[in-house]
Amino acid sequence: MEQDVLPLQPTPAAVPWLWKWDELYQLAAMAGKLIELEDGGDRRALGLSNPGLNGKPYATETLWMALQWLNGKEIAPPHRHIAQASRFIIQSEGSYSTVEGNRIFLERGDFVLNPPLLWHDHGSINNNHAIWLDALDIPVTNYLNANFFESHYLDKQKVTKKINASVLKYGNGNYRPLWEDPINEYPPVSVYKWKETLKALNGLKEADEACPYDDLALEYVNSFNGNSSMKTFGASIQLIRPKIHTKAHRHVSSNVYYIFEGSGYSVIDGVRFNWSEGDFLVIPTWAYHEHCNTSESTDAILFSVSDRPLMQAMDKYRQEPLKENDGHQIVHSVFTGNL
Ligand code: 1HN
Repeated sequence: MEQDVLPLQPTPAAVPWLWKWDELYQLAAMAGKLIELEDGGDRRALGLSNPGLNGKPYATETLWMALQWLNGKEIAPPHRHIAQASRFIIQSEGSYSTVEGNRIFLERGDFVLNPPLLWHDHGSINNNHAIWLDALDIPVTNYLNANFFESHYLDKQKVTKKINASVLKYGNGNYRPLWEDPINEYPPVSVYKWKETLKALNGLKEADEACPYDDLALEYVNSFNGNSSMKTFGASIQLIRPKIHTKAHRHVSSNVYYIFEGSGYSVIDGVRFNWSEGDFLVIPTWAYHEHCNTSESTDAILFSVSDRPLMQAMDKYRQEPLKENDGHQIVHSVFTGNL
C-alpha cells in the first residue's frame, strides 16, 4: 500500500515502443485521401498511442506525438491553444505555417516552434502534400486541467510580416537586433532551419568531443537565454557516428525519437529495438537505454523530444549511468511489436 503512494522509483505505465515508418506512412496517406479538412476544423494528425496508456493517444505520460498530413493546396485553419507545440518537418515543398502573422516556408529537417496561445495555420501553395511530426505537451496540460483552445474566425491568418521574417531576423543565433530587448519567454526564432542545424552538427563533429550516452547531441535552445525551446519539453538533434555504440544510462524524463536518417538499434531495459529512417521510438522515464549506429560509413541522425525541462523546473530530474558490464545492458530479446 505504502508503495502505491511512495514508490521506490518511477513506475511508468508507458512502455518502450517502436512504430515503423512504412506502416505510419500508409496510414497517414490513407487519412490524406479519406479525411477532408473542413472550415473551422482541425488537423489531420495521427497520434502515436503508447500501448501502455489504455488507449489514450499519448506517446508517453507527458508527450503527445503525431504524424500530420497536409494535402497540396489545402489549408489547416488557424487556431490557438495553451498547449506548447512544435513540429519537425519530414517532407514539404511549398507548404508553410503562419504563426501569429509570421509565415515561414517549411523544408525537410526544419524544427518549428509554436509557443502557447499563438495563432497558427498551415497551408500549401502547390500540389505537393507535406508530412511532419507534431510534438505537444497535451498530456501534461490535460492532467493539470489547464487546456484552452480557440478557433479563429478567418480561414487563414493575415500575413503581417515579411515571409520568413523571424528566420531572417534571428536565425543566425548569435546576434540580436540592437533596438530589441532579449526575449526571455520563448525563442525569438520560429523555425530552426535544417541547413543551420546540419552546420551545427558538422561543427560538433569537427570539435571531436562527444557524450558517452548520446554521441553528438544538440538541444534546440532560445539563443537569447540558453533555455530549452519550450518550457514543458525540449527538442534535440543527435548524430551518432558510424559504428558508435553509446553507453547506457537512465533518467527521469521520457523521450520520443524520430529517426531522420540512418539505421541502427537502441537497447531499452534489455530489449533491442532495430530502427531505420522514419521510425518513431519511445523511451519511457527511468528506462535504461543505449544506442548503436550499425552502419560502417553513414551517420545516423535522430530528432527527439524530451520532458526534461519540465522535470528540471520541478526539481524532479535525476540521471544515472549503468554501472555494470562496462555500461552495456545484456540484451534478452528483440522487439517484435507484441506486448
Ligand atoms: C495542433 O494544433 C496541431 O496546429 C497539430 O498542427 C496537432 C494535436 C493536438 C492539439 C493541437 C497543429 C495537434 C494540435
